[in-house]
Amino acid sequence: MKLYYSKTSPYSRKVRLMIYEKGLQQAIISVACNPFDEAPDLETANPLGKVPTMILDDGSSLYDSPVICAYLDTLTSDRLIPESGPDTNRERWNVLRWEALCDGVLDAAYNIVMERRRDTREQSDSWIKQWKSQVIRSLDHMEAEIDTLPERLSLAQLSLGTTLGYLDFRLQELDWRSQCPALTVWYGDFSARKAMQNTRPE
Ligand SMILES: N[C@@H](CCC(=O)N[C@@H](CS)C(=O)NCC(=O)O)C(=O)O
Repeated sequence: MKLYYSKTSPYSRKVRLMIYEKGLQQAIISVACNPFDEAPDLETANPLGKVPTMILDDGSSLYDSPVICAYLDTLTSDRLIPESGPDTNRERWNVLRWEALCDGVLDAAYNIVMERRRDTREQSDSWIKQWKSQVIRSLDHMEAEIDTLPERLSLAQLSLGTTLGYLDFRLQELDWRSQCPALTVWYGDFSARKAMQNTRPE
């Protein structure tokens, strides 16, 4: 299998965390690329031209990050997304909802970063305000709901670690720690994991 990724892409980081935590490094060739450069191989595999994109051994491809994570999770028995079933459904939807919320924060944060790269005269203050509000509201929600993170490691924690790491990397001025003391403590522990250290954006 082959993974197209970028070191600075948070969605790629979520997938790479999954790969590390499940011990799948040997099964996957990781190819770093910049989706904003000419990337014909990436575009052939994914018409959206986005990372992460994964090519399976039969030549078919998978995107985007939730789909790739769901696929990778089926490859080993230590599930990071609880399987469907009467006893596990509640936890499954909880994990997938955490992933969706974290991805939504990433979408808003990523939009702000991209908007700020445009000529200042073209930037929309009202959009930036809207995206910032989404991030701030969601952080409040995550802070209040932190006790709903599963006890065992799951995709929920990988998603949260990815998102807080991205805010540190690209939106330091947001100073999320002053808003979220419980998340600060949680992230202090989680970011020490080997997988987090090995996937730091740079
Ligand atoms: N929803 C997608 C988002 C992927 C995404 O937006 N990736 C960015 C890099 S962080 C990208 O490839 N952007 C290139 C582009 O938009 O052309 C996922 O979860 O994988």
